[in-house]
Amino acid sequence: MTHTTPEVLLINPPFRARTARIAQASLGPPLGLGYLAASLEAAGVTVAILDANALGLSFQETVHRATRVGARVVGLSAATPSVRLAGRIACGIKAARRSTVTVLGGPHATALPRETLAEEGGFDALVSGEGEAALLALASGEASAPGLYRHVNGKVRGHGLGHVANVRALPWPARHLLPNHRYRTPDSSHFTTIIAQRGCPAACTYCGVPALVGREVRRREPEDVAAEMAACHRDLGVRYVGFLDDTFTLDGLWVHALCEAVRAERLPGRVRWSCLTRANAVDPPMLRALRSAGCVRLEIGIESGSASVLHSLKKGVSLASMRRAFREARTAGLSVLGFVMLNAPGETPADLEATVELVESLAPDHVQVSLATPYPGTAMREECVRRGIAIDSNWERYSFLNDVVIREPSRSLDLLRNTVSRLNRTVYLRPDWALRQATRLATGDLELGAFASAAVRGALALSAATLGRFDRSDRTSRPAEAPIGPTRDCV
Ligand code: B12
Ligand code: SF4
Repeated sequence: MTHTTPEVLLINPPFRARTARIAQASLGPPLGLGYLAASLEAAGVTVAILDANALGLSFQETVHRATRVGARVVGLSAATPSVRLAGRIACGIKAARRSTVTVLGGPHATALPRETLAEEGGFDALVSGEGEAALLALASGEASAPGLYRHVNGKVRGHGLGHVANVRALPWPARHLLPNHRYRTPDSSHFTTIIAQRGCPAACTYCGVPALVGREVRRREPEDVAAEMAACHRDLGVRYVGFLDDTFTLDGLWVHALCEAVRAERLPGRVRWSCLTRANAVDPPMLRALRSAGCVRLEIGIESGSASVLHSLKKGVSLASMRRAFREARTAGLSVLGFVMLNAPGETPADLEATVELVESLAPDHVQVSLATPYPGTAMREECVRRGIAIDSNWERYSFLNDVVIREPSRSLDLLRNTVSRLNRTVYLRPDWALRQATRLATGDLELGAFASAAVRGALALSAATLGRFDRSDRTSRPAEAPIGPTRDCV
């Protein structure tokens, strides 16, 4: 935080109490806010970031700290489950300083700009899409910009979606405004994240990315990405980088060039890293290049072991290519985390069984099991509406980990819970699981603390406390504050 009054304050709301296990295990910087702040600074606008989530602030503390900063414009970021919390914070800030201009951005605002601005009374404005240009326009007093929505004479006015055509021209995220020492992952306590590419050409029905960032992939220069990694290591002591690109390995030539640039910065051995990808977007030479550049883990979407569910999800990946990718990644010396999603529309008990069998045969090092959640802007939501499938309308329950949002009689809560339990056991109770992690420890791929943490995660996954913690009825599974209603009338 700066000491003079900044013109703009950007807030990452304290959503950790409201989302669940994964968000708690790993804590990364709010890169979106970092990018917004960097663009504002480059244009001469003074800015501060309050990462209330990383600082562990309560709702009241967030409002209090934000009000004390006294910025003219306050921007909040929210995904679907945290939009009500963001609205309530905005209301608190407006109640304390009515002249503050409050603006919302992020995935939920992008998907439902008009509805959200009309519903959440704490906001004067909203930005849909990538917000760099629209936020600058708002802070500079301009009347309109693509993606900028406002209240005008009792109506919501605005158009389009913010879009960054040239990501190569963007300054690096303003990490000097962030509490970097707070960020950690089970693999390291010296952690940050980087985005090297924006967009994903795939069209998975459950995913918010195509609507949020678009299907056109925009890549940064490999040398610039490697230089950002080197700067994070040199200036912040970062030893582990999580790449957040939606599908990191789509372009083989780019990946090889990046690995080369990372080696040229002499980062392997000093910085380990991981990335997300699809099973049909890797091959052995690429996997070896990743390994030699310090990549230690791939995170791959498995979703389902049923070919028909994969087809209905428009995943575009076959079971055979998953088997091949997991085998080849292990041969290259990479550990693999697999994402699994249960409770897709139309999924049968036999499909769930096929998923357990597939995960057993893939033997990932880690598994993250989530529940299909029809986020606004996704094809899955349209499908549920079209087919008359019952879905929960309380945004706070859209965490994808704890709450069953899609209700179909073919899948009881007990069946889902048992499947979560079996999947975790399949991965973490394998006789060779501990041995594999011990080998990674011996080869320096895993820090001692991380090994302990991974073991605890495995143990926790087997305990009744986390297995199928999701909700049985209309009662929400979070212990924190009371449910939050829309903030329509707050100001
Ligand atoms: C990293 C990540 C996380 C990290 C967040 C780290 C952090 N501190 O920010 C963690 C693991 C904590 C996380 C949690 C969750 N995530 Co997440 N996450 C992502 C991921 C992979 C990348 C986000 C990112 O950093 N993008 C890069 C930056 C540059 O973009 P950005 O953050 O979107 O910001 C830009 C715009 O959105 C906009 N903007 C954002 N905030 C603001 C604020 C203002 C004021 C303005 C003007 C503009 C603006 O401008 C920014 C710059 O262009 C995205 C996928 C994706 N490609 O977006 C999913 C994604 C955003 N997550 C998603 C989900 C579902 C979740 C969880 C619900 C999952 C869970 N149960 O934990 C929670 C929700 C947390 C919450 N806030 O409520 C969905 C969101 C769908 C939705 N409608 O909400 C996405 C799209 C993934 C998907 N496949 O659908 N996530
Ligand atoms: S799930 Fe992954 S591959 Fe599918 S659209 Fe989303 S980001 Fe792309």
